[in-house]
Amino acid sequence: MASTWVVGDIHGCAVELQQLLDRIDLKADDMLLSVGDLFHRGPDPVGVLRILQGLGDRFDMVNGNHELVLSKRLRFRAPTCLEDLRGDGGALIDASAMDVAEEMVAFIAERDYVQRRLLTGPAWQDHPAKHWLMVHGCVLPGVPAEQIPPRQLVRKGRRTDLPGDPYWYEHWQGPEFVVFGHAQSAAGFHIDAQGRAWCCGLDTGCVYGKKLSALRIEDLSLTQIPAAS
Ligand SMILES: [Mn+2]
Repeated sequence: MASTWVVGDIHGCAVELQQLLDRIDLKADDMLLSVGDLFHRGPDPVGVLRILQGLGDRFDMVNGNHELVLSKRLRFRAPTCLEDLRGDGGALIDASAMDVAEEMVAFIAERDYVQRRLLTGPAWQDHPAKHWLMVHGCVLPGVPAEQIPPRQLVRKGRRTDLPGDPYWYEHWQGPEFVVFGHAQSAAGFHIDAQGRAWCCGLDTGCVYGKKLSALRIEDLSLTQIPAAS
């Protein structure tokens, strides 16, 4: 069976991304998917771009908040000024990325903000979910994810309909299994009272010196690479 790996927020951590790919040993039929936030904040955004370009059709992604900001800026102004390489919060991509800025923009330009895929593999035989969703930040109950605007999908959504406004993932029970990034505090599986996983946060803070994580959908196995520095 082919493997579908989802990697958490990469944020320019090319060394750890390459180590992850070496570890999971991606085969010709396997896929590496990303929950977004590829380039900003970290040490080597160009390295990340080159690694992911090298995967060709074996790579796909949803855009994160950093890609959303980048694509919005470039809609209104000419590309390749340093200002265009800011993510949210003003974090600037390393100036060494300037000469490939247009390639970066092209790489994220036509990407989705949510993807829906069929669940296959041994982890799902007794699970009620039939599909899984990949988003950067959140989904909301009772709303098809495809109808949620990108600016909401990339955020750390809260349930304003519940007391205390808990985060969405604290109460998510489908109908889809959801894989997401964006928030270190949300990392890991979120389990219901029957012990079933309904979502998994994959932002494990590699760019902040922690680790880069990838989840294999078919068997829910996690592979983690410690941050290089
Ligand atoms: Mn993010």
